[in-house]
Amino acid sequence: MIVSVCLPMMGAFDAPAELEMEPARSETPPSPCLGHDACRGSDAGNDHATAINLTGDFAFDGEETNVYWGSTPNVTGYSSGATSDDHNDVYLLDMQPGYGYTVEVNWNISGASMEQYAYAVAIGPGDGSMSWIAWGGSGSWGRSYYAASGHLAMSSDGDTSYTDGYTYWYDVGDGEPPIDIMGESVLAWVWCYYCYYTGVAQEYQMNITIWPADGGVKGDTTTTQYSQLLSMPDDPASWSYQSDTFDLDGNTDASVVITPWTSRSQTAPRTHSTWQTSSPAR
Ligand SMILES: [Ca+2]
Ligand SMILES: [Ca+2]
Repeated sequence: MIVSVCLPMMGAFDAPAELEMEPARSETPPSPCLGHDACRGSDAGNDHATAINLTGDFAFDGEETNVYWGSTPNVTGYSSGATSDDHNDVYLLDMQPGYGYTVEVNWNISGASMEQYAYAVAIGPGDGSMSWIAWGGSGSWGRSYYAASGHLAMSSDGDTSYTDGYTYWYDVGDGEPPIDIMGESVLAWVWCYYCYYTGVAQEYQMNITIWPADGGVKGDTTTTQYSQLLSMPDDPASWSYQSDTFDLDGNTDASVVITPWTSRSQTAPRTHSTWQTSSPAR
């Protein structure tokens, strides 16, 4: 069977409606700054319930970065409990639909032993299912750790180019980022690993960036819409030649899709200057 279909590709959609309807909110961390953590003057907790909620710092009117400082001054050793409040600073964001986020953590590098292990950073859901930073089953989407530069990051789109550390992905839906947050709450999770070592930083800088996303991927991707202009089915069967015509408005491209009886899809270039050809899925 041979089917020839001519389809124009319509223009890209504008930004999703939900991005245009959100009210403006207060932005940026509190001023004057009340001190660690995140200028709130209180220690961020060690789970979603005791996290510092940073949502009000973001306007959600496009890509936006807020810069924070935090500290873990009371850690005296790993034995004090890796899941303890002293070791962990957790921050929560109630995301809006159509947004993803990136968390960066930086600390001072002075040459002290083990300082490349000073902190680790993780991201995960803020609904209580994330209980710990470190492994599959902990509810974490992933973490990054170990950076001689003192710079780590995790991004919900799965882009590991932001971090200088090693990145591991854990409880991410089908197992791979990007993570489509869909307006749910999320966590930015900072963990002191070796911050307590002699000479190692016990303060960190945290940058949180929110960015418009589509399907978890950064940026508003476009959706191609098809409208059939012309169909030339295999009717009557066993023909050797068919012809037909269609009109274009001068601003629209048309794709030509040919489906041979072998079921393999092929493209068919044409001479019309404004046509585009595409190959449909097999
Ligand atoms: Ca803290
Ligand atoms: Ca804490």
